[in-house]
Amino acid sequence: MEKRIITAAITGALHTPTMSPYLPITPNQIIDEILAVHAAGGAVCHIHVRDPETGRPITDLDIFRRIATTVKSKCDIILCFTTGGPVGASTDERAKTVTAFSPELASFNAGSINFGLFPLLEKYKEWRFDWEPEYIKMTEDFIFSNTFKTLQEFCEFFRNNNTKPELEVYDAGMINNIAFLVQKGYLCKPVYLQFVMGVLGGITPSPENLMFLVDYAKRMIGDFEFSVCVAGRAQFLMCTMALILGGHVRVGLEDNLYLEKGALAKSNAEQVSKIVRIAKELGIEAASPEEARSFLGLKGLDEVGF
Ligand code: KMH
Ligand code: ZN
Repeated sequence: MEKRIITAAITGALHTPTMSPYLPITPNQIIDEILAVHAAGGAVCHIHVRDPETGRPITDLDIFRRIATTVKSKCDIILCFTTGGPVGASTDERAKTVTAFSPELASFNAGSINFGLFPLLEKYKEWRFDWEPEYIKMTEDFIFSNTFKTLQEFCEFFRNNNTKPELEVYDAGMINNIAFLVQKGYLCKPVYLQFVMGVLGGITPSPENLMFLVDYAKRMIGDFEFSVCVAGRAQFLMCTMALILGGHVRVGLEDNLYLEKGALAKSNAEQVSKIVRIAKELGIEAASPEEARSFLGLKGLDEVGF
């Protein structure tokens, strides 16, 4: 059976507590979700942290450290730390998860986009916390900034920490940014691309668009591994397409709160189990964390800073 990497994005910085009672908020909830994802066949967990009281996305290094050290003591799953951070975080704040923990893998957002969550405001009338509607509304006037200057700075500290960048590609132009960084020697091939589809401000999820991204990356970059993650209800359709195209997949409540139309996912592990079932029907098996390390050329848990 072919092996592919299944990633779960545990909680993210986009959805808010009112949107789902199953969204992990506290460090213990995030730890439990990561361990359950590992048991369900996930090889990588992409992690953000939140204020345990209010569920607001934050960059608290003590919480990151508690989660990372506890998980590392219990299993060998790969932790992919966010450098996207909370909406509106500065690039200095965002960089801390790599400079503080030297993880094996971290997200690297390969360009600037508008990041519009504000249409979600129409779906909810009552909010559990006052910060939620303000946080969502703020995205109407928010540019997720990743300039060439910060991209080059990010390449430096990823390299200095021997952290593999998971290059988040929200639109075609970011493939060109990556080709530029490779050509200038800031990034080394083979690169690891995460095609992020369905964000308002980036490319929409469709088979044609995914095939275009893969083809465009082949023309512009050449040697790469790719994964696909989708914000919203197209998640499982496009992840299935990713498997068919030879890619890896990312599921998780950061990207999609539902297991199927009208049914909230009760955990990240539920979504992992679903994509594992689909993959199995296609003759594809979930890669172990060790197999994923070899696919991606990661440094191993002995080399991390936590
Ligand atoms: N924080 C969002 C604006 C990442 O984790 O690197 C983007 C994000 C991507 O969450
Ligand atoms: Zn993220």
